[in-house]
Amino acid sequence: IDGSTRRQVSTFLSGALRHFPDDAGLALDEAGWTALDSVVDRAGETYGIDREAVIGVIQTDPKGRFEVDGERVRAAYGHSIAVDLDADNTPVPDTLYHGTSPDALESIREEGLKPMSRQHVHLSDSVGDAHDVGSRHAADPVILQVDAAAMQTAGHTITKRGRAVYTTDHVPPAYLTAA
Ligand code: HQG
Repeated sequence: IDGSTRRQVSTFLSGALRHFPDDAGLALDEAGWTALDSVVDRAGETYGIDREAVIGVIQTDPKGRFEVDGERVRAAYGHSIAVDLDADNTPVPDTLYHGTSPDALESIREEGLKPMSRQHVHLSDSVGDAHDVGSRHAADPVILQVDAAAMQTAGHTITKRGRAVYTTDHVPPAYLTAA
């Protein structure tokens, strides 16, 4: 399948596994898992692609958006629906970044970073990735620096998800500076 179809399938699977499993005809368990077979069927019906192609999209996603465990698959991050993802002890860099719209800055300075419509706040481990994330919201994104080391010392949990995303429940304003 071509790159454009790959991106469409990845977007469909991200939507189905993070936001609208019911609409996609999928049943997720409390940790966000569903049968790989059902995902292969749904994506196959929608895009006319075979099992190998669907599994290829899942396993080679550039951001590691999907986790496969035996015959199960789930989204690694990004959920709006409530899921209880497992703990993960992968080390976290001392400094993380968050790219956002200039319009959100005033509110973020007052309330910190909140999950908004998702279950978690999503952070990046590089300015470049944060810029890409912020570009989804504004043409001139702002990059905030997050003192992840101080957050963890203070007892906040930060978890690596996917290839280069870090999630946490809330980033209070004290841990944020302009990057
Ligand atoms: C902002 C994509 C006002 C926040 C990306 C962001 C990421 C506030 C927006 C992942 C706020 C939420 C997640 C506050 C936060 N006041 N605005 N107090 N706190 N915000 O899309 O981080 O490609 O839900 O700054 O690459 O942009 O789909 O979060 O601008 O990794 O795999 O509220 O989704 O990954 O926007 O993106 P989002 P996000 P995928």
